[in-house]
Amino acid sequence: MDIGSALARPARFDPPPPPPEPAPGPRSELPQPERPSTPYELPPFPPGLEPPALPHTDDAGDAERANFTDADLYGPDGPEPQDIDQDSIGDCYFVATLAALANSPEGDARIEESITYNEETGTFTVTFYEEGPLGIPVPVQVEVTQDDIQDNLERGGGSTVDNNGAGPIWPAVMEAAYAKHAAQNATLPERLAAGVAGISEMDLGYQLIEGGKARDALFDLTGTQGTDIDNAFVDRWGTGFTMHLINEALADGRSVTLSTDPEHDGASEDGLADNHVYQVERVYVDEKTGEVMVELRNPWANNNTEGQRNDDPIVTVPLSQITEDGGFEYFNIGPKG
Ligand SMILES: [Ca+2]
Ligand SMILES: [Ca+2]
Ligand SMILES: [Ca+2]
Repeated sequence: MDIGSALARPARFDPPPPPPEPAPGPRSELPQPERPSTPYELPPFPPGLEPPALPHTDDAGDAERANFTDADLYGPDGPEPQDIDQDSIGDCYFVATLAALANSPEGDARIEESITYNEETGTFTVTFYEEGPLGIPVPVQVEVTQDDIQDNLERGGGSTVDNNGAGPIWPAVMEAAYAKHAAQNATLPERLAAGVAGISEMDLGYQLIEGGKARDALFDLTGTQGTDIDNAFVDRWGTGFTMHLINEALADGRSVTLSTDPEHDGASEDGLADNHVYQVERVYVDEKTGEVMVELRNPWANNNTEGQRNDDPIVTVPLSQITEDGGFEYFNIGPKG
């Protein structure tokens, strides 16, 4: 849905008659707007009669905003990594994992299965996983209202809709559900602190999802923490074998993210944001240098950050540099299918 069209206020009265043709003259040569705006004039009331109540002004905001349905969830190709544009919410570990899932047909199917739209209520139901007894994942469902989606857009959430005024809404639905779920699971001290601070339930939820681990987001989304490939692994088995594993995982339709750390003291800037999570696009050998390169997508949808300055979401770094200089924390590989 295009927000612009959704903003159109529903017609309450019959449209006013079209304006008269402009009188011929010098102004008639000016380009005329397609739909000239004509002020609406109330019809006169017979004397002694009270005019009817005008639309409730408190509802004006509601009437002007978009109402999202399942038709707005995805673009023509289903969930895509480029549907992610993280702005004001510090949950890179979550939105980068969403992007990593959206990077394969198998991951697309997971996302699509985890969101259902309820036509009667206009709400979306999102399924996450919680750790049950013996670590067994238990599905839980979170209801996302139109208010929750609007709130996510106003906060500058992880979809592109708050950036472009349009686009697939699924990342906003998932992120709003994630915040709501976090608020529902808040501990008593967290809840008390929120109460003392006088913040809302959703404020609390968004506060709680700031900062986290990619493997935990993967669990919440799929019921498994997946497999980590950390620095010790790359040290022991080498960049070539690591590349082989990552490429196998991507070919299997598994999600792959890369989490970063700050570089060691004295190491040069590696071009990646510290303590951030990226979606892994591919790992390949640079034919000129023979280096194993990691091509990453930044959930910020740009790389205007440390070391690099570009508006492109893609950034490429040598695997040996980030593992030797400390900037690499781990790859996280998701489940198959
Ligand atoms: Ca996809
Ligand atoms: Ca955004
Ligand atoms: Ca860095």
